[in-house]
Amino acid sequence: MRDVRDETTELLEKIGVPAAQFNSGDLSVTSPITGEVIAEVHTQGDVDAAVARARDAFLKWRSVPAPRRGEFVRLLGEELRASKAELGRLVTLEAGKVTSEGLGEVQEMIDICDFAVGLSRQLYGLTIASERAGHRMMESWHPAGVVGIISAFNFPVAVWSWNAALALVCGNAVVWKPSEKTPLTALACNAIFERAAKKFGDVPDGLHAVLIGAREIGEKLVDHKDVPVLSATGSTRMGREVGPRLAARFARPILELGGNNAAIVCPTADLDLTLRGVLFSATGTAGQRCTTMRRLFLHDSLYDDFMPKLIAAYSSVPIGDPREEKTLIGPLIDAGSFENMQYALERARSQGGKVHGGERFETGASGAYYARPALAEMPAHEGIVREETFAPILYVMRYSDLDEAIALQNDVGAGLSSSIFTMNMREAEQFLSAAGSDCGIANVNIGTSGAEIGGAFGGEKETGGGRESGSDAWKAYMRRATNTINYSADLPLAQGVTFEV
Ligand code: UN1
Repeated sequence: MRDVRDETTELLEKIGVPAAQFNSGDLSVTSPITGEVIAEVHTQGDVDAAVARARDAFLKWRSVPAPRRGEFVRLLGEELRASKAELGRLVTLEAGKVTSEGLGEVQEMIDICDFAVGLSRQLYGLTIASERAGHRMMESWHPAGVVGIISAFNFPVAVWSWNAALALVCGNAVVWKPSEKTPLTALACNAIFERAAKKFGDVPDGLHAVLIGAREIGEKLVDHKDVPVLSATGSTRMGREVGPRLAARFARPILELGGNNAAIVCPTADLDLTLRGVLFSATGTAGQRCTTMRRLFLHDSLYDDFMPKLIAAYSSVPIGDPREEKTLIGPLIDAGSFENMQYALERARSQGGKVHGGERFETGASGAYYARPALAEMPAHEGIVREETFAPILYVMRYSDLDEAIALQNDVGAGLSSSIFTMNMREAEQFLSAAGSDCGIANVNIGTSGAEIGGAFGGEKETGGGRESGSDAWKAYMRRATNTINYSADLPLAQGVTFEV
């Protein structure tokens, strides 16, 4: 395998990131593959300056016709297509994702750009019947202003693109604070953005900014009076701080926080398909997706048949260097993540859980943390099972009654994603009904993770309530104006009110 730093340098150069942005600076970037330092970047603390420039850019951009803004996002999508291999590989080097997931993440960016281009010729408002003669009512959608984005290490580029592509076609400017664990992929996105801007010609200066640095930068963005919409992806703990601060200044939050996603496997389930669905969702991305499956409710009638198969599948899933084509599970992001995983497993054991796997997987790189994915057979749905640990741990429990399983699946703080595996139409429909799963995402016969961009992505309760990506998520990046137009010569008042002098 090539030296990680050399390859990182080469990729950044190929993508067009100026060397000065990554070969000197106060923040060292490490690769979770080996734990080695692969670059040094500059932290930039001037949030005010970036927001002021973005605000000026917004004032121009908002008057560019939306389909023309869409043309810019189309060019951005083209540039992403051209750089897919390099950016995907950089995601692998910086975030540790396996090759196909690194590429998949860039594909997700391309997909959202395509979606946003189509949207740029829509952004529909309604016309509404007026109660008054000679009057017309309609609603218009206008850009909101500067959109702040705070993203996490685990989807270092796709989450930016969901927000940025929509925000830009909607006429907004963007200021982005990526995770300080993954600044290189952010610099790469910025270089790709700038290339698209050059091709487009007249993108106003400052329309997009990347601010690298620690928490204070995020806090300034959250508190900035000129940032009316802020999208934040991260832990529920982070959301608990961000949410009230945004509320205090009446800014609109788009919160994408934790998940404690569960699947219920019913007696009629197709068990081969279920096994594959569970394995991908529970162990893929080393358990570091917000949609990762973390709890599994197996019906009594199939528990003893399914569990050994799951244990066997867990022990054969290839772990290791994510650059190797055959690897399915790469490293955890860092030592802290591995420690959290061990702590959770200890708690599971102390609650009477029977743990399979979960130990460190040695690759020879002392600064890297690879773990075998863990299955924890739990006697009860309590304690650690009800918490999110951002690592590959799947808590498995028995159930006998579907109502009870649905109640347990809902009995956690988070409300992001959920699945049912069944061939029984009544069970599937019950799960999807108002009395079923309380999550923002509820699936049948597929796992909890790996959503397409066409649907609205996000969840309820402690997941924060935000929706990003497809469906009508674009509305969060715009402000709605209700317009009443009088084309008569009279001035009738609504509700029959009279006001004559
Ligand atoms: C996340 O983990 O923050 O549905 C996002 C999925 C991906 C997105 C995950 N499309 O698993």
